[in-house]
Amino acid sequence: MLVPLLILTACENESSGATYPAAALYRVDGVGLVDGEYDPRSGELLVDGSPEQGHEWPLVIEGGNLWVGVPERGEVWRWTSGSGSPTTVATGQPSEAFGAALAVANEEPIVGAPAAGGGDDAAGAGAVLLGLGDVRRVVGSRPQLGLGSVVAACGDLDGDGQADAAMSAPLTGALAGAVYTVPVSSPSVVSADLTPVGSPAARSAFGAALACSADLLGDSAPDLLVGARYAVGAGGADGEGAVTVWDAAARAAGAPAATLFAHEADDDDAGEPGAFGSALVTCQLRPTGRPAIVVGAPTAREGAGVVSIFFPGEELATGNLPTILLVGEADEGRFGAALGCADRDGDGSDELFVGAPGENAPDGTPEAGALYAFTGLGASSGAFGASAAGLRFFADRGYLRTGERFAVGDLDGDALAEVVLLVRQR
Ligand SMILES: [Ca+2]
Ligand SMILES: [Ca+2]
Ligand SMILES: [Ca+2]
Repeated sequence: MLVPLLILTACENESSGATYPAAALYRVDGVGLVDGEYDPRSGELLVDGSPEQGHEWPLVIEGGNLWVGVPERGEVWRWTSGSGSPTTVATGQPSEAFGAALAVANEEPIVGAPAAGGGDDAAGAGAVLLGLGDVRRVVGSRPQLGLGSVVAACGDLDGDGQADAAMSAPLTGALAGAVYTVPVSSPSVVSADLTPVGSPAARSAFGAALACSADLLGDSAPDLLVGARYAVGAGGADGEGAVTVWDAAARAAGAPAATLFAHEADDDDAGEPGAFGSALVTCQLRPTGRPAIVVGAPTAREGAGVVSIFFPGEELATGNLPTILLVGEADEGRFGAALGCADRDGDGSDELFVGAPGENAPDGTPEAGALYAFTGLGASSGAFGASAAGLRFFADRGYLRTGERFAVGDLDGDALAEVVLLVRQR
């Protein structure tokens, strides 16, 4: 296949000063969901990034398009299946880290710019851009809030007929973090004029991850999930992390409808806390019923990482235990640092994709990174510690951390999800 060969040739010219890609996006399909290991560069090359475009690209598949944040350039790209090059659809400043976080609602982007200045030159207040043509901004009202570090596209959270966006400002209040929701059609506003979700404790990193889900609580409205990776965990375990679930009533009351914890407190005092809630996604792992809540704890078990899967069933309540626990296989592999799900094979249930960017390649190449795909998890009820069949994508060079950035969703309109994987080239 020509594509990988071209890249390897370009890299050999690195020392001569010739241009070479910093990162590339590969569409990985034609790969069955069977056990195996694959070179990510055996996929179809979609986009090749130049060095000034960097390699910290958040990826979203929505509306049959691939959306790419390029914070090193202060740009957002949209790439349509079958077209040659991506189109730049939104532009900010690299100094704002414009594009460091990205979500898409109804084919309009929600773009985080966490280093943007706010009102009165509030450095690092952060901002979120809403929309394409009629662009509006949600701006941090004080310095060093980092508003827009994480963004999410939600359905209509509050029943007013308008889709909503969620966004976090993780540096608020002694690293307590803050999460806000606004209609995606909101006029420009400063964060001080918004009502935050709940009142997180100091140093909990509330909003480290956000997800919006179809109804989990039985009121027929979508719900907001917030990861707080350093929050107090089960049994008061300090810094273990927690995930809170918020419907409209909970947001109005200022207290979550439910709080989920890792299965067990990390009882190894020498170990680093698991950072449960660093990554968060809801998935239709079973063909019917409420979606599952999938939570990554990438530093659990001495950095091997753990992914917890909760099936809400009839009642979602504080202290519910995960039904399935997937445990990373590699020391310091950071399994669960990134999560995604979509129906890859058309059987009506989502497949779960788990990034392990710290994992070494089978030949020992350090931090090559891996992406795992799991299918049939909905049938593995009660299987603590089960490891479902999976495939792994490995790069053959060190420190590329493949699996840290990927997207899953239908790119080409056949109702089957594709995987788009960012592969760093240096
Ligand atoms: Ca709404
Ligand atoms: Ca499936
Ligand atoms: Ca497809």
